[in-house]
Order: sequence, then C-alpha cells, then structure tokens
Amino acid sequence: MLLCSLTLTLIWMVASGLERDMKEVCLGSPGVPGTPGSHGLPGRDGRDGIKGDPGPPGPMGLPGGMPGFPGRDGLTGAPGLTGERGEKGEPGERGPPGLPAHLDEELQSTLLEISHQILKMMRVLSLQGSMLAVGEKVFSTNGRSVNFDAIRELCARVGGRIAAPRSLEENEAIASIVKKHNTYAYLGLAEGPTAGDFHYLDGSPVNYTNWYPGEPGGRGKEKCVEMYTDGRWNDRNCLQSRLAICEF
Ligand code: MAN
Ligand code: CA
Repeated sequence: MLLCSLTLTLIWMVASGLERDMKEVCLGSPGVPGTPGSHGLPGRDGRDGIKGDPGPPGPMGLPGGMPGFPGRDGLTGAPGLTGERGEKGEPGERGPPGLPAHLDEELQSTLLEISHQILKMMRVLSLQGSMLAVGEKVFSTNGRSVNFDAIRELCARVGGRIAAPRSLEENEAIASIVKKHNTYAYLGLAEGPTAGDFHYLDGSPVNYTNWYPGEPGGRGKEKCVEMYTDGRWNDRNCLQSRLAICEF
C-alpha cells in the first residue's frame, strides 16, 4: 500500500496524463492523516470596531479645584399670601345720557313685574296674618312683649317705627292685632313736659286720639301710652311689657 501511494505520487509528478490508468490500478484504503502543520503567521490587523459606551464618571478630584458651573434653576415655589386690599380707584367716566325713566320701556316693564311680585308676597303675608296693610302703612308684630324702649329699638332695627295710629282706620288695624294676641300694646306716642300733652315720636302733635274715659290721668307721671284690647288708650309708665307692633 505504501508502495502504491509512492508510485502514484511519482507518476503524478512526471506524467499526469497517466492518471486515469494509475487510479484504476491503486484503489486502496486511505492513509493515516499527517501531523498538523505548524502555526501560520499572525494575520493583518482587523478594521476599527464601533465606538464603545461612555465610561463611568471618574473619581472626585482633589480639594482646591475650580468651582463647578452653577446648577439649574429649582422648581417654582408655592404662591405667597394674599396682599392687602388696594385703595379705591377713581370713579369712571360718566356714561352717555339715558332715556327718561317714563320713556324707558324696558325699565317700565321691569318695575311693573317687581310691583306684581311685591303685591303677591303681600297677599301671602296677609293671609298668614304676618302683616296688616292699611292705606300706605303696614303693621306687623313678632308676638313678643317687651318694654317701650325695647319695642322702639326692635322696630328701628327692622327699618320701621313703633306703631302710632293717625286715623280711626289705623287704630282699628292696631286694635285687631292687640285683640288677636289678647295683650296690651305700647303706641308710638309720648308725653311732653306739659302733663297731658302727648305727641308722636317725631315731635309732631297728635291729630287723632282714642283715650279711654278719664285718661290721660297720669298728671305727667305716665309718659307712655298703651292700647287696651278694645282699642282705647291709657297713659302708662314706659316699663311694662307690652306687645311690640311696628309700622312700615
Ligand atoms: C289704672 C288706671 C290707669 C293707670 C293705671 C296705672 O288702670 O288708673 O289710668 O294708668 O291704673 O297702673
Ligand atoms: Ca293712665
């Protein structure tokens, strides 16, 4: 076998034209693989690789270096407290002249609507017995009894005055409230320095009276006036508790 292999090699070298014939003659089992060749020479350098990731931050420098750049602005802070109220501004310029009220149709219809609403409310309050309308006046009570000064203060606080009858009709309206509550009421009258000389609280003299027979009999010592449940009047001291009736 070795011989054939050698022969074949020689014959290859000198006369390749005989190859076909020699193959036919020397078909045998393959030989033992030869020993590996020695390492080749190092190859040429490859091309540059792609750029790597940035490295980690370096260690802190030694103290005494230059100060760094200022940092970025912080977040917006919370709003401050509300300031004090400013001074009142100057009045604005005068507007263009409007229509006279009686020619202003929109104003007239608004006023009509308001007066209808008020009348409606007055009918409800009358139905409930909360008010009694007589002519231009309205009488009303809170049902409480207190002294004369307290009644005056109470009525003033709600924009009215202590009820003072200036006519038979008004006297009957007040009397109906007194009867309903079965409690005497103080009236808006007071005695002046002269005994028996009574006047309204605005100082004007009385133009209507309804004294109980024999009254006023206090001879200057009873400065207030109370109304009995029959509607007649008596001069009386001012410190009794009497029904508070106001007029508006
Ligand atoms: C009686 C009458 C009144 C008087 C009172 C005072 O009722 O004399 O005129 O005002 O007493 O308490
Ligand atoms: Ca009296």
